Amino acid sequence: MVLLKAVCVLKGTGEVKGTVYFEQEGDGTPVKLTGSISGLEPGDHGFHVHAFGDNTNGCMSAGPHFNPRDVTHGGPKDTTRHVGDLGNVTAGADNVAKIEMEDSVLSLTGPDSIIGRTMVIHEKADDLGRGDNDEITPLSVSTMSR
Ligand SMILES: *[C@@H]1O[C@H](CO)[C@@H](O)[C@H](O)[C@H]1NC(C)=O
Ligand SMILES: [Cu+2]
Ligand SMILES: [Zn+2]
Repeated sequence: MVLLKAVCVLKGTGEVKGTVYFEQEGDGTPVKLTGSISGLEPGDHGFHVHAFGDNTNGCMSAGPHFNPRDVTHGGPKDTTRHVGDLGNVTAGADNVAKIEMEDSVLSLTGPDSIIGRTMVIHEKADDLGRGDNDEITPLSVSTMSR
């Protein structure tokens, strides 16, 4: 089995920057995400894969959350969620969010592949659609590549 890999180099507004690495052992196996993002206000920030790779105009050009199954928004652990719903990343007092997660819904291959789409870190936490900040201010919008 070939190990699939992808990387997203995040360059955002102001100081926000970071790198997220993705690894998967093959279709249907969990994707491991590692990396870190610096320059964030301490606290939770929404973290999603948006549908299109066009990051010329923030969430306007990157489109909505990647949602190939046409279902409702959720958190990463919910049974109903967008493929792109990764919840929040949490920055500490040092303004750094360490990323170490595993996700069994998104993929680096097949119809749920996130390659060539856009990774977005938001200013506000992902409140799961209960408030009004679902698509608010992207801090960093970057395209995923192999
Ligand atoms: C994101 O963080 C907010 C604020 O801490 C929390 O209310 C919300 O449930 C979290 N969202 C997810 C998807 O875990
Ligand atoms: Cu988003
Ligand atoms: Zn969503």
